[in-house]
Amino acid sequence: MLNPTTIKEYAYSLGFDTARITSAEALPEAERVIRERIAEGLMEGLPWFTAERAEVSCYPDALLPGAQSIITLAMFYLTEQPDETQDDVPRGRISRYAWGDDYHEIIKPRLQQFAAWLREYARKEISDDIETRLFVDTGRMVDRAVAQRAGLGWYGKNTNILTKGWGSWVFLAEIVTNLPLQADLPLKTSCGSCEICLHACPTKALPAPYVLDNTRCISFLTIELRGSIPLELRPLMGNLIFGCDICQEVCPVNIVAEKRLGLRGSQKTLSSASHEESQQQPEHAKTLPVLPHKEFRPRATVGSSPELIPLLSLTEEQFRERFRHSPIRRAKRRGLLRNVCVALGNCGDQRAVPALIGALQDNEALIRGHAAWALGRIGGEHAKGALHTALATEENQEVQKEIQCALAEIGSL
Ligand code: B12
Repeated sequence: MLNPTTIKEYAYSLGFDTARITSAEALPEAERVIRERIAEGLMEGLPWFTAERAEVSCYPDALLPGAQSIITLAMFYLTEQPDETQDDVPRGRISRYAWGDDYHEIIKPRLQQFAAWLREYARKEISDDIETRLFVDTGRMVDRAVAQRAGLGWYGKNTNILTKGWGSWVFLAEIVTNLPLQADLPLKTSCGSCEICLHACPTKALPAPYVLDNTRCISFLTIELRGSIPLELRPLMGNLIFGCDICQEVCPVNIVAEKRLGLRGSQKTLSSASHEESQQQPEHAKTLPVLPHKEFRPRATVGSSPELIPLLSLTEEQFRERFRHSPIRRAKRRGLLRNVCVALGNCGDQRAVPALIGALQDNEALIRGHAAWALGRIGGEHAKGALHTALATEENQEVQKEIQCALAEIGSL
C-alpha cells in the first residue's frame, strides 16, 4: 500500500490545507437524507438535483468503476476584508467565497497535477493501472458526506462541514481512485448544543439542525434562482447581492478561526460545547498558522461590499469584464442586477431613485420588475410618477403586476 503521509504531504505542497482519506464504499445515509430532502420539496429550484443523481453520487464506483478510495481535500478561503465602508453610499454585500477568484478555476488544475503525480507515484510503487476522477463542487459527488466520513471535518447544524482550524470557511474537493489506501476515521466532534446559526438565518432557511430549505436560502435566491425572488422574502434579504454567509458568520467555530488568523478584532467569542476543540491543530493538516491564499483575496473589481447604484448601469459587456474569473458570473447580469434592485429597495435610500427609474427601461423584464418593487419600497413623488409612466407603456404582464404592487405599496393605486 502507498504511504498516506506522502500523499497528504504532496497535497499540502500543492496548497491544499487539509487532506484525509476515506474508502469508496457507498454512502447510504447520505442517499437517504438526499431523497428525504427532495421528497419534502427542500431542494426545489435546483432541477438538476434529482434522486437519480443521488444514485450515482452516493455510490463512488458508479462514478469510477473499481473505485477503492477517496482523497478528500480542503482549501480555506479566509482573507482580510477590504475597508470599503467609510462613505455612506448604499453598498451591497458579497459572500466571502466570491470576493476573489473562482475556486473552481484555482482548484481544478491543482487536482489535475495531484492526479498526475499520484499515478506516477503508484506506477513506481505498485502498478500501472491507476484510474482517478476529480471533483470540485460541480460533479455528481457528495462533497460534504465524504469529507465527514474521512474525518476532514464534522457536519455543522447549518449543514456546512466544519474543520478544526478554519471552521467552515473551506472549499471541498476530492480525488476518487481505484488505488487501495489506508482510510482515516471520522472525527468525534460535533456542534454540541449550539444552535446560533438556526436562529440567525433571516429567512428561516434552517428549520431544524442539519436541514436546509433551499427555497428560502439567500444563497440560492441570489445565485441559483433564475426568475423572480418571492415577494415575501425580498425584505428579509437586506443588502446581500451574491450568496450569504450569515449562518457561517455567527458560528463560534468560525469566529475562533477568524481570530486565529487575525481577521477578527477583539469581539467576544460566543461560547458553546465543542469550540475549544476547534482551536486544536487540525490532524493531518499543514502546520498552522498559515497565510491566506492570495487567489481568494478580494479582487479590486469585485470587493466585498461594492457600491450598489453604479452596478445598475452595467452593460452586458461591462458585467463580463468586471466579473471575469469571479464566481459572480454565475448569476449573470440579469440575476445580479435583480439582486441589486432588492438590496436598494431594502436600503430605502432616495439617492437610488434615479438609477432605479433608469432600470425600469432595462431590456430584461426581470430587472424592470425588481426595480419597480424597489421604487415601491423607497416611495416618494419621483418614484410614484415614474411607476405610473412605466405602467402606461409596459407590455410584460409580470412587470405590470410588479408595478401595480409597487404603486399599492406607495398608496397610489
Ligand atoms: C446544491 C448546493 C448548494 C445549494 C443547496 C444547499 C443544500 N441544501 O445542499 C445552495 C445554492 C443553497 C448552496 C448554498 C451554499 N453553498 Co453549496 N453546494 C451545493 C452542492 C453542489 C450540493 C450539496 C448537496 O449535496 N446538497 C444536498 C443536501 C441534502 O445535502 P446536505 O444538506 O449537504 O446534507 C448532507 C450532509 O449534511 C448529511 N446530512 C444531512 N442531514 C444530516 C443529519 C445528520 C444528523 C447528519 C449527521 C448528517 C446529515 O447528508 C447529506 C448528504 O451528504 C455542494 C457541492 C457538492 N457537489 O457536494 C456545494 C457546497 C455544499 N456548497 C458550499 C458552499 C461554500 C455554499 C455556501 C456557503 C455559499 C454561500 N456563501 O452562499 C452556501 C451555504 C448554504 C448552507 N447553509 O448550506 C460548499 C460547502 C463547504 C463546506 N464547508 O461545507 C460545497 C461543498 C461546495 C464545495 N465544493 O466547496 N449550495
